[in-house]
Amino acid sequence: MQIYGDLGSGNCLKVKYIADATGTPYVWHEVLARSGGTASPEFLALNPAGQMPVVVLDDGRPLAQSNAILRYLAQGTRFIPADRYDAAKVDEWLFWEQYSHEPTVAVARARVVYDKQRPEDLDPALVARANKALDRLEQALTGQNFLVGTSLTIADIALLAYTRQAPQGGFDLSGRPALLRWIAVCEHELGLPAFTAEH
Ligand SMILES: N[C@@H](CCC(=O)N[C@@H](CS)C(=O)NCC(=O)O)C(=O)O
Repeated sequence: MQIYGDLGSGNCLKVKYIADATGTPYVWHEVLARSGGTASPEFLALNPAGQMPVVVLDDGRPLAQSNAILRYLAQGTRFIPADRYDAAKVDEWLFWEQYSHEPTVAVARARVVYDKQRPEDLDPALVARANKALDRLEQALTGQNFLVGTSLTIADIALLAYTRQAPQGGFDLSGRPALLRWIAVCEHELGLPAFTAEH
């Protein structure tokens, strides 16, 4: 499999995490969006939406949308629960991530990391929505190690990527102990080094 992505992007890192966790062999192609990498004719042929990540399967078929790729790669593995309701609860988190978490936490972080805004200059409404999303996670993870059931699923992988990068956007996770514990547990499960805001 070929993966086209940016190792600084949580959406792309999700795909790396599940490919590594499932032992899926891949070649990583680093794409530089800010240098027009997602606007080239070759890239648009893979994903007309002009967004990464994109994977190209061994038979040549492309697949975009990070969470669709997660579902594809995790199918039939322990990262999607066998129980139908639990599997749907995983999907619940994937849809929530794309509508309420990524557009707030990741966007705020992108404005700081890439656009060089100071966290204190970010739109307060954006920051408030991001904090609400992080609080929702803190609430969900209080008293449990994983978002769904008792083992790591693609719900955790989808939410982990941008949550562990949140301090780069100026978000203080220290008042969210369940979130910090969950990040550490997921990092351990996925064999990732502990994340620091400086990464
Ligand atoms: N919903 C999409 C979002 C993908 C997305 O926004 N990708 C960004 C990088 S994180 C991108 O490709 N930006 C370049 C562009 O939009 O031109 C997904 O989950 O894959």
